[in-house]
Amino acid sequence: MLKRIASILLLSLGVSGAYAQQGNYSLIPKPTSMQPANGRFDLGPQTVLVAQSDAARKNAALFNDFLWNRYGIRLTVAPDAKGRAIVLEEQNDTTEAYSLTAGIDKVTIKGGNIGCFYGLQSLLQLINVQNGSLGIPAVVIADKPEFGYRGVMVDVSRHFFSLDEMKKIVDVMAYFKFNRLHWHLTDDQGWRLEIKKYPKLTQISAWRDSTILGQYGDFKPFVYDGEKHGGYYSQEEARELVKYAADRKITILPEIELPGHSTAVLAAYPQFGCKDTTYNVPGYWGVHYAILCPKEETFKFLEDVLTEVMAIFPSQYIHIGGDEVPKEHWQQSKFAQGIISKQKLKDEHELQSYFISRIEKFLNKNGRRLVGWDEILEGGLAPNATVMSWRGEKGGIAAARMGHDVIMTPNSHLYIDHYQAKDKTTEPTAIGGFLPLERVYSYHPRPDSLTADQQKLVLGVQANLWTEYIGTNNKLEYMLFPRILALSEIAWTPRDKQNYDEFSTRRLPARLQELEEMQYFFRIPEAKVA
Ligand code: TNX
Repeated sequence: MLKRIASILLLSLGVSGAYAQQGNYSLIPKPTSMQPANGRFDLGPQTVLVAQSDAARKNAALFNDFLWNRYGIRLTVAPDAKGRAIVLEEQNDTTEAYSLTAGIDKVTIKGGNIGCFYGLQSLLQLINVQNGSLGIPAVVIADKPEFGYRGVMVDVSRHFFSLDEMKKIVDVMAYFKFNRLHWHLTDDQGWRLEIKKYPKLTQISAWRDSTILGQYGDFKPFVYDGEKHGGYYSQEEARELVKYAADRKITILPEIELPGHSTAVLAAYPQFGCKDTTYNVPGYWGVHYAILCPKEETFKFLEDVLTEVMAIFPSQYIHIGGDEVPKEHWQQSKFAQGIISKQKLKDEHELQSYFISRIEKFLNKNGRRLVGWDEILEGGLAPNATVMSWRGEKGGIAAARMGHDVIMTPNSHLYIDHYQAKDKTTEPTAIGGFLPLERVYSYHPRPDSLTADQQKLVLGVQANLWTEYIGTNNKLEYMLFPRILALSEIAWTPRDKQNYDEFSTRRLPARLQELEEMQYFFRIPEAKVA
């Protein structure tokens, strides 16, 4: 079956098997500068990998794990070498830059610890097989990323994904030089993180009942599977993923949604809502009316939760959601109206801002920074907040003009829950929209309408994978690949070095063949019609 996919892939791209097999210089993301040279460094179990510090040895061990899984060999790691060797020259440098020089007798990778890690990922991508033997084509690379924030968001609330699957995603993210995994851990349809002080979050909020439909508003169920779906990560498991990702130079940003997308919380703790009612974890999607009420006990709950979250996740950023808050709910609540007048606020928008600003103060006091979806601009942006611009670039542009940091994640270009073909009947069900590979690749994260200084506030880019219609690992991977390979290039490679035709016809085939061999599921892109 896998073989069959490979040949379809190669045929559809019009590429000969030999070319894809060689995979010469087919790096994704494309390095800032790369000069191919003549000759080849032979790679085998006798090759020595020189690493002198503990940190360098950790990078070397991960490199060896990859080699072992993919090619069945491991190199000898040693503090020095007499003969042919790959030498890691780790320098005192905290940036992500590296250089890689491969000649016939020696490969040298120079950079800080993170840079050397990326140099090793490039080296893995350079490996080719000729007449059954492994080698690295001679080359000189000098490389550094265009953006400091290169992220992928995975929604594990709408459907739960195992820790193993998350690790598999982290592996491939690191391989394509991503450095942020935004973990969407809570939403209306499920709470996915153990919180010791509030055990009902995992006893009740983590399990949705698909038979509960349309109870809180005028919604049509998007999916009805008639089953109780759910799951959660223990704190120990979450810590395990944090470490696994950190070893691969990826920071995990946890997201705890507030004050909207909170039905699952209210199903367990209805006292944090504004209505005297009960709630159920719903099995249908959309914007839900059940939102958190700005009561002191709600803030106490959120601070308790965030305290446990901060103890698990060392990330500077904590994501607090903030999107799609149906404020009619507060309009109808005497309690919320009371807070509006007591705090001398103008309306519900300002109440949302008050809510978010209080949370921001708490996070800042604890040495963390708040990031939220662009709706947090409504009613006034919290003083130090960073904005994730999802409803196009508008919110990001407005925030940058106000001097705030921004992460671009526009639904026009980076919503990889959208369809990959124009003819939707040829594709598995998605939420809507049409987002082909080329459109992802065409995105430039620095809007022309910003000044050069404002453009510097754009920290980077992220693709979002919402999982309303994604219930299996295969489908999760199918939606990620190959689109996040295009994302990796717009996040890493300078704009003047980007070229879609060259990316998709010259380099992508080798990487897709490799993804297949590493047992990832992906969509085969259409052949380019000349
Ligand atoms: C909007 S993007 C949402 C999500 C949905 C997504 C579906 C954002 C901040 N909120 O709750 O899953 O659309 O594309």
